[in-house]
Amino acid sequence: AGVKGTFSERTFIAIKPDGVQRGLVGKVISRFEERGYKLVGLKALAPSKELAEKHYDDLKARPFFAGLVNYMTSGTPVIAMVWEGKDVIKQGRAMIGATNPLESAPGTIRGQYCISVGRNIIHGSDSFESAEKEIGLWFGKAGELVEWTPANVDWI
Ligand code: FUP
Repeated sequence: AGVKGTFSERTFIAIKPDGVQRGLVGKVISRFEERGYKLVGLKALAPSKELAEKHYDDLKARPFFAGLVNYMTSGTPVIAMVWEGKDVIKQGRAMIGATNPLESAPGTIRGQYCISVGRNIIHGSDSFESAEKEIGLWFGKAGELVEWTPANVDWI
């Protein structure tokens, strides 16, 4: 996940199947772009059950786990992304808002676009360790992430 606390810090952000169905992909990408973060990985995929279960490994004892995995593996794609920039892990979580959209501040992504915890449209890594794990899981193959320098880097 890059180097924590530097401009190379990276986080894993995914637009979940409901966000894709509802046509919110562009809006989510715009928010991260406009904030000044850099997109270094992007793909659409319908995750396997195995991938969804590994991604939500820490929640496997929770009552909603099976429903969560079913929703993630509905067949509608997930848009998997890696975003890079200073403090992107913490800032990304703040931009996304609380897990339960009814508790997400207005203006956050969840607070603006959804009302149901089981259909909260987006995922973002919650720590450096989660970002490392999740980027490895979703972007396992070499060459899927790109290093590049935006022309406006001195102005952000
Ligand atoms: P978050 O990191 O905000 O996505 O939250 P969690 O990792 O705690 O939860 C992962 C996903 O599980 C949530 F996005 C939605 C789902 N969930 C429920 O369906 N019900 C709950 O009570 C909590 C989480």
